[in-house]
Amino acid sequence: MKKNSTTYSAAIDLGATSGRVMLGRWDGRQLSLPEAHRFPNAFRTMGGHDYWHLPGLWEQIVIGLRKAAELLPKGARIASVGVDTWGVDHVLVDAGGRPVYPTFAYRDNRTQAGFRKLARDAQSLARLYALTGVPNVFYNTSLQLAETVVSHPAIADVAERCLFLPDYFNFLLSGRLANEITIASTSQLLDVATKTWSPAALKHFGVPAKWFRKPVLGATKLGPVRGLDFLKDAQVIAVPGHDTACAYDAMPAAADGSDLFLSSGTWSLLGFESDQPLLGKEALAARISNERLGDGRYRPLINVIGLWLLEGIMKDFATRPKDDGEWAALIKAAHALPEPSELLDVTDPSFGNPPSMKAAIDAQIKKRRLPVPKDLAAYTRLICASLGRGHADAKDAFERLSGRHFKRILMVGGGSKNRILCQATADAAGLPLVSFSLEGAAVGNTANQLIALGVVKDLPTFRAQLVATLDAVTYQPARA
Ligand code: LFR
Repeated sequence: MKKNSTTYSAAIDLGATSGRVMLGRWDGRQLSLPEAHRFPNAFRTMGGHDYWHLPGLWEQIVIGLRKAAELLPKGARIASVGVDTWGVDHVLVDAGGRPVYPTFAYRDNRTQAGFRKLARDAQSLARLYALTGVPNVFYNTSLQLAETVVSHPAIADVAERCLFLPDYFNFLLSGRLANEITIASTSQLLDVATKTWSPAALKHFGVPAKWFRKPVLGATKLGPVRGLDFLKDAQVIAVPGHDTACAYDAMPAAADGSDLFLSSGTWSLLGFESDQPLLGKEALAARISNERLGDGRYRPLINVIGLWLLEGIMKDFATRPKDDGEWAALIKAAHALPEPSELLDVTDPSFGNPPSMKAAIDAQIKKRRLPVPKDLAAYTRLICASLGRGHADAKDAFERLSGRHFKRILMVGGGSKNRILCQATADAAGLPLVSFSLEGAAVGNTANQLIALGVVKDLPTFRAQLVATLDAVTYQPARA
């Protein structure tokens, strides 16, 4: 490839509430990333269970790729495609890659019994944490697969492989059945000490070891796209398949490791990059999940419930905002309110997937004999302030357990536009927060494609070049 030529790539970034396909254009120094296609996503509830609609997602991916190709200048071609998605969800397939079991959505309640049973078993909790570095979370792939195997034992014969969602779309694009490491690390089945599966964790959950292959690292070429003639010769690249890993790769972090990362969307994902995992009793109590970077190193992470609280409560209000103007008005009204004197406990498990978020929040407040907020603006203020506290608690736990001192919080994602949330986080953490308007996951996805193609040397080089081109807003803490 010529050094100064422009490289085009397509980043497919699927979120639980929306998906997008972006056309990456890299001229050797700058990245532009026009959006080719955006579409809503939601799990579908059927017979009391929640499922993803895989054919619908694939259809939107193909529409998006076609639109991305249409954005190309005459004579140009797309060199590569890469897929990232939310974590933990997966497709059980036969040897030919055909799905043999429905793909449940991670918020489905089928794991609740297993989750509670494990939560009561301190010995297994500690053992599994030592094995995998991942705490007991209701959506873990481990709990999902354990439930599948117990409910349908014959699945062990019918299914040959377990592909996480990015792995599955990579298969549809390339014909290769491969597992990728970042998405594998969300499962609670990967061995925290190596880069492959934990036989003991698989055994604990009754999951057949044959379902998995040693994961490839992020930024691995899988082969040419097949079946889509407008993408002839494009390479499918297994980028870090977990959207959070991609979002972190996009952060223009200081090279000395002094930045804490916050990817803020439906979930608030706080963490940092590290050569070692954080393990032990205290790390488990702080719910630190030792997920992986594309190169196999660690990304200790605390998952705070995030803007799911706000998204959830909107459904309970007819006055919810319908466009950007109404959103701005809501944030302004919330901003004008006094700081709440009491905050929500955002770790309350009843916020996971309640029928009504307002009822779940009110129940917690009433239990504590406090007055419930009077309108949507007051709930918004309370939620943002409580999330700010949750972010600061996560920062404290990381500092305590790693011995590091963070100097800044770097924030990307939808929440980085919410100034009450940004300020509440800076104030509670006592650190400046730098918010970037950046499609984090899609940028990280593209960066990894460019690295795999050999047109960008490595991630530090990409980050150093990216930072010069970014718009950033810094929120100083009220009290440092
Ligand atoms: C964000 C995310 C989180 C993960 C959650 C469930 O999209 O990937 O990192 O914990 O979804 O998979």
